[in-house]
Amino acid sequence: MTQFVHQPTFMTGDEFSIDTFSVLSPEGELHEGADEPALSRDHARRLYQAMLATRILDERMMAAQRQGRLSFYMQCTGEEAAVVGATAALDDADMIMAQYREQGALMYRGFSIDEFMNQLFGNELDYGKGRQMPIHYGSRKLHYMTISSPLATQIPQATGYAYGQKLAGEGHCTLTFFGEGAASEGDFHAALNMASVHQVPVIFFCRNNGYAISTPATEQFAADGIAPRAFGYHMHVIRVDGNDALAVFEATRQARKIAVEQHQPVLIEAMSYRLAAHSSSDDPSGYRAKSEEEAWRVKDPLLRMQRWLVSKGWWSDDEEARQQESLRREVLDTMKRAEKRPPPPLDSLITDVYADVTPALQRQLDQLKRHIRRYPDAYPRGAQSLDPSVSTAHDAQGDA
Ligand SMILES: Cc1ncc(C[n+]2csc(CCOP(=O)(O)OP(=O)(O)O)c2C)c(N)n1
Repeated sequence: MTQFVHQPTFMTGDEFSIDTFSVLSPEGELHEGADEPALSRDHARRLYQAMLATRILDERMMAAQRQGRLSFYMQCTGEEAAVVGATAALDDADMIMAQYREQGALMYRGFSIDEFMNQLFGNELDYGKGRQMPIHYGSRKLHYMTISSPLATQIPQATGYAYGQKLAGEGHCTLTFFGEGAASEGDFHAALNMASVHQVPVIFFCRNNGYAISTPATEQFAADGIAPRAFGYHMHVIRVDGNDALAVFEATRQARKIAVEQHQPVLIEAMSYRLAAHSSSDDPSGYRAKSEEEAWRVKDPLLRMQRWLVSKGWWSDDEEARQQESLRREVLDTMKRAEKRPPPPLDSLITDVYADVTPALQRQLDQLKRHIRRYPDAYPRGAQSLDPSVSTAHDAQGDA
């Protein structure tokens, strides 16, 4: 309720400061005054193992990209605690709508290394039928919506999906991941406003990793990060140390309760750092100092969680070494299999849009087949799957 005052007073938001919730120190010790989250041994190990597997998958696939085996890759490196910690606090049947750097969420839910590889190589087993660039994963079974490249589109979609979950009344919510750069899109604001007005069980999880490609957060917004924006929508908000898996887990666990039990949206801002390049096409040495990266490397989220687990007697150096070794081998072996598999059948280029393929699309496909038949050396193995019944008579008419 507003009060009337009789002198003009302007406010900037500096009147409020938003604290950062943190449980573990970089040494993996509980901060004084912090409670240990209710996380069983098995749950904590599942969380850490997904973080570790994500780190190793990323290292290997980036190397594969550099060897020319893969066209493109994006790493989650440095943000594993934020992504996996949040996912571990959800019910496995809650929906996740991610941006593109959240492979750790899929890893936690049990997406197999085979499934990762089939998408990365766009082979015949890729659920997306080779129609997308690498890293655009999706899994209906694991309640993980397929990634879209246009930034922030997943945020209002998450509001809509969560509204449906509220109507269905089955006690589920949607968590949507996005970067602080994506939060500059209008879609972010539309999504938060709709969620707040319609009281929707959605968790908006912002990974504030300091950069949107080469644009530092300081050039992206003037306010104190993303968290204060929640006030404009009268929304619950918490800022959390994104390199602290336990803090992220606990913040998201409580956010989920608010979302599911009170049908209220929540904004979480996880403060972290993108330790790797934006993507395999980027070179961060052009826009940030090595010393800055080094300062964050000391706060590595994997080391922190690993130290805590070891201190509880739930993990050991020996186990760490064995897991790393076996994961590396699994990634390499699986990659060799996936890259040898043929691409999806050529005909799948024109399916899944219309119930019945239109004559125009069919003609285009026939032309394409004739063209490939004429220049087989210019195309990958797909040429072998051509339908022999398609005539090459039109080649002479120049429609190739
Ligand atoms: C609508 C739209 N604009 C621009 C881009 C190009 N783009 C891809 S990633 C990116 C930076 C996003 O940064 P942020 O949201 O902070 O996520 P991060 O990559 O740091 O995880 C940009 C500008 C895009 N994909 N879509």
